[in-house]
Amino acid sequence: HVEAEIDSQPSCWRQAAERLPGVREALPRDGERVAVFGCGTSLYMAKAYAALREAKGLGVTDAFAASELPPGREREYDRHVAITRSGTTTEVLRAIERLPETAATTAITAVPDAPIPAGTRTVVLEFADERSVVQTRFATSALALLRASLGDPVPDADATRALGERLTPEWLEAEQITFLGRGWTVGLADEAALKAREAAQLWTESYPAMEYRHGPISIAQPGRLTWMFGPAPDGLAEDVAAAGAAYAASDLDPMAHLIVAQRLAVARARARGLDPDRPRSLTRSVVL
Ligand code: F1P
Repeated sequence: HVEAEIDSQPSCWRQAAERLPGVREALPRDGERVAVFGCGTSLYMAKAYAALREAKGLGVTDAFAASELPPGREREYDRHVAITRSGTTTEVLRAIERLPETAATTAITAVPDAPIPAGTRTVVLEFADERSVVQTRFATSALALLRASLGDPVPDADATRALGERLTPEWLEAEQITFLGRGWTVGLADEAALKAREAAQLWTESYPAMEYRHGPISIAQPGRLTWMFGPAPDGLAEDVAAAGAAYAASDLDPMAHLIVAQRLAVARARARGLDPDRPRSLTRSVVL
């Protein structure tokens, strides 16, 4: 299923943005202090959104793993936003239950009848639900909606281009990949790294690009790949080349560039005879 789900992203992102007028009042308003949380892929979308909203000066936006919401600080936020495809992830539901009754709480999910605590405003992106355990289009559609709410148009043409982008032999053969981002693309780098681990059991890492030279670059060597989402810091490509690793960057919108990384994860899984829809030790949602 995952290939079809990846390919449907341009259409899903458009549909997500079309939902905006109907759900705008459930999403953060300018100036609100916002906490956004989730687990796994959903956490990384939360991280991307938080950095983007902060960069646009629209208000304090903190992203948390749902299990790590700092206890006692709930009242520092005007609104909490949970991202959860399944709507059943235990940590997410527990985090929502803990929030003060007065807090505005929104959940973005793919499932209309998810057991999300009463009082939560639910935004359902049912067209983006998935049959694969590995998340691709739900997560990016949630981010497309959140980006649209910040005034960013859906990167339609780039998303379509990303589906045709050639996966090079260097990428297909790399024994290790380090994904890098800056600002909102750090969440995308985390997500790309998770995708390749989940689907292909590949050794991947992810960092803010400026952190890369503070240690992680020491594993760069021939046969390994460093992949940058968004504009690279000066000198990064040269430093990676000097270490002998391959380097990948793109002028695509970074969310579209994530599609290329998803396709690479699936191609790597297929090449190893793995079923990317059924990653090892994972279930559709983690219910404790
Ligand atoms: C969150 C999640 C997924 C992961 C796996 C287990 O699910 O961590 O990101 O790929 O399927 O669950 P959800 O809360 O978004 O449904």
